[in-house]
Amino acid sequence: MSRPRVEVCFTPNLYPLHIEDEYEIVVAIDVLRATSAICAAFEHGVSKIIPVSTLDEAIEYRDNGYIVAAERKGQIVSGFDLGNSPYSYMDPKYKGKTIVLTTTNGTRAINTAKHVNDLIIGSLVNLDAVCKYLSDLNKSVLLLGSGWKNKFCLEDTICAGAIAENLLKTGNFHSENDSSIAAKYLYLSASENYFGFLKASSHRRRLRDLNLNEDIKYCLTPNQTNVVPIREKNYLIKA
Ligand code: 3SL
Repeated sequence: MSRPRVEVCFTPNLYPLHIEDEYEIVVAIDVLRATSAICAAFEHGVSKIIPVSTLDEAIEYRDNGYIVAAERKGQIVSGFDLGNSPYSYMDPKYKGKTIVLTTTNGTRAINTAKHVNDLIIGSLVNLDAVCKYLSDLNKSVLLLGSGWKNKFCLEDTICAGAIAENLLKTGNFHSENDSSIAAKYLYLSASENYFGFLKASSHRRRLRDLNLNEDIKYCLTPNQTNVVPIREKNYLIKA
């Protein structure tokens, strides 16, 4: 039997080129900060997250009484309850609740992969749990970086490279694309010191300028949770 593939797609606009290869599962990755915040939310008891791409959809949910989180330009959109800081989802008042979330890139990436049956959420904070989940599943997997407005992002690529390298090391997966080789080598260069490696990266600078250093630290610290958020219908839950 042939081994399943693991490949890396750098940004959502490249996704249509990759799905011709018919992957069975997609991992949406937005290390800074959406998928890290989603993991933090489930780790702290949030029961469902509904990812939406646009502010209009978010407003519609808000008008129907939902708790809605909205981030644009790294900040909470005025008129919304929450933004995209992982720490804000740790508040016990959100335990057992459903939260609607829209972010600049992360929720768009999740919704870009609408037509694949299985989608999970990956980040550095749940790295080992995601690798184990995918390794046990043994299906072909596409690692989808959120990027920044469809531009390449180092942190998402490094995380995708870490997942790819872990799966390839088992000997049960193979990859063919140069994007996967590049992601793997970026990960190997960064893995000793994510903070140092990403120091000059565009998104880290963007968040640092907003005084979000604590968020950056949280998001770049691997394996803080074992949760693997999965998509069911139009929402995410803990696997
Ligand atoms: O783009 C996104 O989805 C966000 O994670 C961006 S930010 O970290 O909130 O700036």
